[in-house]
Amino acid sequence: MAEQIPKTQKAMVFEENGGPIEYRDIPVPKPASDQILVHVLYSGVCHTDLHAWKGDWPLATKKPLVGGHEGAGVVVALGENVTNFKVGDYAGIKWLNASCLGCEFCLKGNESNCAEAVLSGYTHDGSFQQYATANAIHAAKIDKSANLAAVAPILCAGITVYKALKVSEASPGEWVAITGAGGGLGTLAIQYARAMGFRVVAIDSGDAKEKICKDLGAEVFVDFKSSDLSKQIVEATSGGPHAVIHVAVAEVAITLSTEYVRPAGTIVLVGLPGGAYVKSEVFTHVVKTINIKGSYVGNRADTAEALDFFTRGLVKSPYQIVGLSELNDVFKKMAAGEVVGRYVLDTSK
Ligand code: 8ID
Ligand code: ZN
Repeated sequence: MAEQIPKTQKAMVFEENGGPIEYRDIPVPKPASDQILVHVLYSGVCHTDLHAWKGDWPLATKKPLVGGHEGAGVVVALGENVTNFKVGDYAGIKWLNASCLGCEFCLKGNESNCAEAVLSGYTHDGSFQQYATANAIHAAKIDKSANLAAVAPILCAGITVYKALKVSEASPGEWVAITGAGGGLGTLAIQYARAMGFRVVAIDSGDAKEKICKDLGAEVFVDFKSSDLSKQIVEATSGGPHAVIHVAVAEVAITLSTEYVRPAGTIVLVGLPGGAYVKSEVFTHVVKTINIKGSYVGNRADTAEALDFFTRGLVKSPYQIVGLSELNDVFKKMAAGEVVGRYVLDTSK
């Protein structure tokens, strides 16, 4: 039996960047011909949602906006041209809601670079609501065995760190350093790294984050508030990590990694601190022959692969559930660097 779709629903909405985020009743959207309508049961809260609300980046958000881009739920309606989903399937609302599929970037699998890219929770109302629309070709297919609360963080955090580890070109047995390792992306990055055969140095701060990083498989934890950070990392890895994945929301962490990365190593930029720049001293950069590259979510193949690691039990989301209406409290904790793992919102509360 297909479920009844109500006319209105609960959502967290803001009108202005940095303004109040209100728990409101809003209309349930209708899917366009190429979209599915997903009853979002759970949504992860990504630091990107906090950046979007604050207006940290040089790209304007839609306003008013329903944020959120880690939505896991059930397909309840299909646009007339949709053939790849049926009502009752599990589906994921992810950051890349849609792209043109015909440009040079889409054709080569760089869909996130499409000039027409539509972004959930940024330029398109996202998953901080009970019913959300997504382009059917881009929406994630979630296995029916999945716990929807647990799979939600994979839809942005998981896909993103899996892709970043791929582009780091680290080889099995090599060291990968992860900054921001105790947060949402970081805790998944440790697990994907282990599953891909890498050795992990986790960089973050405090006892709670040290514990979770080690429990998830990091061999070494370095507190970013301690002194001689570079020296500690170089010693622990006998010459520096072969790759560094930056998910910390901190410019200083990026600059520092140009010191400790191993010669011929790769630094992957993922975290997006507002107004930040990469500073790398040119002589050292050349003589150490280091690579610095950006990595931006993942394409449809990365999505399917990242979800497959989850379905096979190789990565688990360290999450805690609160109600959708409690988003403001989650943002406060996140801004203070107090979130260990990921918060997931139950959209029924
Ligand atoms: O596609 C992308 N590139 C993409 C996708 C998804 C998210 C990028 N992001 C970006 C987000 O917009 C955000 O800027 O990745 C960043 C991290 O997102 P998150 O994991 O959702 O944030 P979090 O849970 O708040 O974790 C951040 C961690 O960084 C640590 C904090 O303690 C926290 O655990 N951290 C900070 I702030 N400064 C640090 C430092 N100097 C640090 N860790 C190490 N060194
Ligand atoms: Zn995200």
